[in-house]
Amino acid sequence: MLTRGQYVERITGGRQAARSDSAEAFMPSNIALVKYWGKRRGELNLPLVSSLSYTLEGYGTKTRIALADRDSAELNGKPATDEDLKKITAFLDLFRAPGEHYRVVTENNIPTAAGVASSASGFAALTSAILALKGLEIPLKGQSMLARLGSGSAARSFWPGLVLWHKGERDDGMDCYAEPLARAPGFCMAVLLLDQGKKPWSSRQAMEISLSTSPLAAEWPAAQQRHLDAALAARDVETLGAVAEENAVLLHRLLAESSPSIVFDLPETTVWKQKVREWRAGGLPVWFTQDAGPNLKLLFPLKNKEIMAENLRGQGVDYFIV
Ligand code: 2P0
Repeated sequence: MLTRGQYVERITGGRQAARSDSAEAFMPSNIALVKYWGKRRGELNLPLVSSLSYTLEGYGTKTRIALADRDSAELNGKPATDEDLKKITAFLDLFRAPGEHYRVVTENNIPTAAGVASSASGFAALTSAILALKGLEIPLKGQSMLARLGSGSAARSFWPGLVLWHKGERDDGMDCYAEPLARAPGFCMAVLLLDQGKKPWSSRQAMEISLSTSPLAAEWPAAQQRHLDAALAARDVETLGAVAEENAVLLHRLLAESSPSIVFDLPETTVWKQKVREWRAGGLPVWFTQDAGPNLKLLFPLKNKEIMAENLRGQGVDYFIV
């Protein structure tokens, strides 16, 4: 078993002093089609299940890191909350040479903490930026393994398209890595911004509560693996979309049945799920997925991009399509 410090040392070769005064990186966010939910070992953020995501190219976080007299962080133009600063400094501690302090300035071009995966792009960008500051050239696979320590889903943000994150079996986390998949059926994703407020539960809290109290927790890992196998075998967007929706529905049932019950849906979320089902019943191929928040992401064939954009414009909802 490795500590976090030993794990980072294995990948980076040890703590290095900064090679420049500042560095900057942009990394996109990603949306899971088959979800990461649950940890098999918290210390190294090793997941209970493997997961499959789609990268939101161009939508994510830009982070600048500079040497400073003390640690500080600014998120979207405002000083970070104590909670966010703690997470950021705990992550940077893993790379810190003696006497170093950092100023971190980060900007999201997607809503923060609203289930549009800003922690994925945030920790991916912070990882790239600190490695650049240190002059460390680490292959993407290693960068992704490091980013995972900040937030699990960050491990999947290092490549475009579909990305598979293997849960691995080992306690030292060395077989827990993400990799890009060469082939993807032609689809688009519309991210609907139904609510941009802060969500009532963090993913981390909701994961712990649901997997320790929900009656569905026992069947989650096997059902999730079946979804993953089906998604990986999918040759068309119809199959992939249906599996992604089924996986999200199961995740939200798992949450709803936990104690206390965890419900991320707002009234608009319920309305939109129904709308998607009605569109589908009317012959329009479209499926939804939902993360730990009220916003929905819609999957549909690439060839229907214009039709879907038109449909969404007619509904007066804020959205972007990737
Ligand atoms: C995912 N989510 O696969 C799942 C589905 C939300 C719902 O990964 O505790 O912020 O930092 O590893 O990555 C959100 O959880 O959790 C997430 P930690 P993270 O995208």
